[in-house]
Amino acid sequence: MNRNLKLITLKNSNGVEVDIINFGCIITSLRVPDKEGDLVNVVVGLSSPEDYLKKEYQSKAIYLGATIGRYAGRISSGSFSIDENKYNLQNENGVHLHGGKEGFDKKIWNIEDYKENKSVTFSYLSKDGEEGYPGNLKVKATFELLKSNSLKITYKAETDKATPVNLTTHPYFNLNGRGSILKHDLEILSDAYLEVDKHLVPSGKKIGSKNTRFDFNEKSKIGRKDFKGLDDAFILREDKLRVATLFSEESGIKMQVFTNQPAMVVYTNPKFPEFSFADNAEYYDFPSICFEPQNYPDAPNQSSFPNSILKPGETYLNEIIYKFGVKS
Ligand code: FUC
Repeated sequence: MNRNLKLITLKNSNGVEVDIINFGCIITSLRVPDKEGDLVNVVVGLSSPEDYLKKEYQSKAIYLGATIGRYAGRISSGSFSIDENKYNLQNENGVHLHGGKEGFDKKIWNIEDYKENKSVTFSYLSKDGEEGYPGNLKVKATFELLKSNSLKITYKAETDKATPVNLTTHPYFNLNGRGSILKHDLEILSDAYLEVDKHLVPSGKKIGSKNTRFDFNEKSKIGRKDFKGLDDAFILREDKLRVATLFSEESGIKMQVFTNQPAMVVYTNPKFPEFSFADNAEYYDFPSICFEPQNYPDAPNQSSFPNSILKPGETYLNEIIYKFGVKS
């Protein structure tokens, strides 16, 4: 194994096991018991940790299981301003995506703290000017495996100059460990989503989702009639911590998503490139679904969106829980 690359495994007494590497804080596998008690890997991963360092994988920009930053999602016009200062970011056709050319998903993080089988904290110092962002940003990402079969992810950050920050995680879930998610049941507690333009940049408008193809307030099959694929920011209700539930009848595995964030990007990739996946898993059309709790995309340029600027003396905090159980 590449000498800088480290793999951390956390395990609990119910047999749940999660593997995370220090490259991009990528969750490479997450094994949870199904209704028969057999372990199923519910996140899509490559067959070995080194595969994430290869060009074949990185050129596809799919951010498999990775931590995204300094700003997850899209920033319009390839720039933003704080006070009178304009900052230019790496961009393609005016759109800055997922922190730039070499975002947090492609950095080797330090292992700051490790509690055997229970938790690991990674840290990364993003220097002033990295990818165009102002300020030295100290970031910590903690992954904790709880007795309740929950994976809790906590992102914290501090800066020495005002800067936009939006961190999240990008696991691709499939509760059968193979195939497609079209027959999974989905519930998202959200009344509105963000309208986007053809570059997937928000227009600034929030659209009510009642009775539209974005309405998953009542649990339904992902592949229901009006499904066209999702790559959208759902606005979360302020009074709710539990924001989504995913369930597969086939494995009996249920996952609940909790967060303190104002929005969640839900992304169903239509296909995967031809990679070699962990356990030789085979995936079909609509192989997986990502739940990425975060602030609104493009918030640095949209004054009606929640504040995304972290100032010196403040601490950024994003808490995400993926909780697993079975139901027959
Ligand atoms: C999601 C999406 C993007 C992108 C990426 C891999 O966050 O919003 O469109 O394709 O993941």
